[in-house]
Amino acid sequence: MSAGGRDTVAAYVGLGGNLGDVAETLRRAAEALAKLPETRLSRASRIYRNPPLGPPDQPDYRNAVVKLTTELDAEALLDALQAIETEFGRVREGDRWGPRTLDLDLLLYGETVCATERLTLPHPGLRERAFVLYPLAEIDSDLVLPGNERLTDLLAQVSGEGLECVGSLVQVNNE
Ligand code: ROI
Repeated sequence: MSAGGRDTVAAYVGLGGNLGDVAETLRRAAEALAKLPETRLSRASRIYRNPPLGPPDQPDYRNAVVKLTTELDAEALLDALQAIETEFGRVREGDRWGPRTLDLDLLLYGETVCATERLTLPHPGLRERAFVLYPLAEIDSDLVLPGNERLTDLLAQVSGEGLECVGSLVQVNNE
């Protein structure tokens, strides 16, 4: 519970894109996430360059993951993610497997397991996508998914080949 009396939930969001200055877009998107109401950005992975999953005739992707702690419910958070995608130029009608400026995927929302028309939790691609699992492990190596699945066990089943760290998502100030 937070001071306001509402539940605070840990939510993990995957960021990705492969059009334009993607690293810059991901950094600005992370800033936008940090500014959401009733939400705090509590951890951020580095940015990983990696080849496209799906049609290979498109640029490499940059992917990262952030952990938010939020009082927004899952639907409200999803609305907010889609609003940020739109703000950064994403056109949702485009090719489902094609290039994009910014993709924000709600990967996990607390312990929630659901499958509605709008939202499937945990995110359906989470278990087998190295570009999600590696950055997730970087920010929360002990993570256990709903259903008691350990992140470390999932990681052991994917190859990190082709994933290359290309920078940080948030400004680090070590002073
Ligand atoms: N491939 C990679 N590497 N990263 C993504 O974020 C990504 N997103 C997508 C598809 C087209 C499935 N491929 C991807 O939506």
